[in-house]
Amino acid sequence: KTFNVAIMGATGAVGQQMTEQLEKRNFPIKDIVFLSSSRSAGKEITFNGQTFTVQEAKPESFEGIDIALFSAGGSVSEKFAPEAVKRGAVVIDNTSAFRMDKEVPLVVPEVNKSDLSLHKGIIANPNCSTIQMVCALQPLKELFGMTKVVVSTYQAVSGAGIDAINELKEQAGDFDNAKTADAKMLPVKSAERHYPIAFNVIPQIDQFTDNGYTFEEMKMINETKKIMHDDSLAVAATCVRLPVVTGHSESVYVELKEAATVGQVKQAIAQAPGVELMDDPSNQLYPMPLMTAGLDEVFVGRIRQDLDNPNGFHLWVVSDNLVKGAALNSVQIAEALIEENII
Ligand code: 11C
Repeated sequence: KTFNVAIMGATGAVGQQMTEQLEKRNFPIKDIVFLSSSRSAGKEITFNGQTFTVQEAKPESFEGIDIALFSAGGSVSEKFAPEAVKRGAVVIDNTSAFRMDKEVPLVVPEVNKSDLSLHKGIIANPNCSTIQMVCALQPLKELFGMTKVVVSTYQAVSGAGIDAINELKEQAGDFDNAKTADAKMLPVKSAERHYPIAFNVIPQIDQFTDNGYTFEEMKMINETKKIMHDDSLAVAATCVRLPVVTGHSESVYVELKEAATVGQVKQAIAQAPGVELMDDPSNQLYPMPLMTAGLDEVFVGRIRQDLDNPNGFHLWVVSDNLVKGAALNSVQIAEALIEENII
């Protein structure tokens, strides 16, 4: 069986990666349509050797579509996802618009694939920094139980889109004027103040919420509990932007319910689906974003037992935020819908 697919936000950093993933994974496509705002309409995209013109999205664009992959910002999803569903499509939405909606499954196939059967037309793809973390946490939670997670992130600029990547590239050539470099994109395009990212570290991703945490931090906290079906899991996050083009890194501290050894934790990580253990300090082997860019897996290294709490472990988790963190996870959701016959 083959399917009619639409990509909404086709010209963005994630949209481009969605196209690549569908091609690379030989997704069963009958027909495909590339959609965007009026600003990007008219651009050309090559898919499976054929050239397609990007069309401006209209509600009617979703007529006859089976699967619509959305990644064009929350307000676009709010406007168009219901229109697509009304016309019979299943929407896999990579924005935060519906993630915490009780009616909408929030899915990482390696963790909670069974939630897909509850969908009512929209399935949400989690935030990139959440996806890679829950992939690493799930095998430990399954085997040993888990009470607490404390994460600090080291996030790449590609999470903020193509314009942020271009801004880093422009700033990076001029160390002498790093402090006064022209900055318009980060930490948040719509914010009052902007700071250079080249030669810098910015402890703000997205806007601040009323409790002092940023929206990115609250996404990691709330989405982790929802995906792992555990409101009692204590989660704290500090999200930080670095001058890395692609690949988010995370320092994750977990407290397990049951005692475990480093060897058992390593074995659990090594056997987990979609996760690769990369942990050999004697050979200086640990994951880094430059090495893992473009790859599908979530890489885990630097696994250590806490020196004060025997049930506490420290992990270093790295993954390509545009691949597993966004496009690949969305395409895997679509594949799972087909496999489980729920489309
Ligand atoms: C970043 N994690 O790195 C963000 C991008 O809710 O899907 C993804 C935002 C989201 O800036």
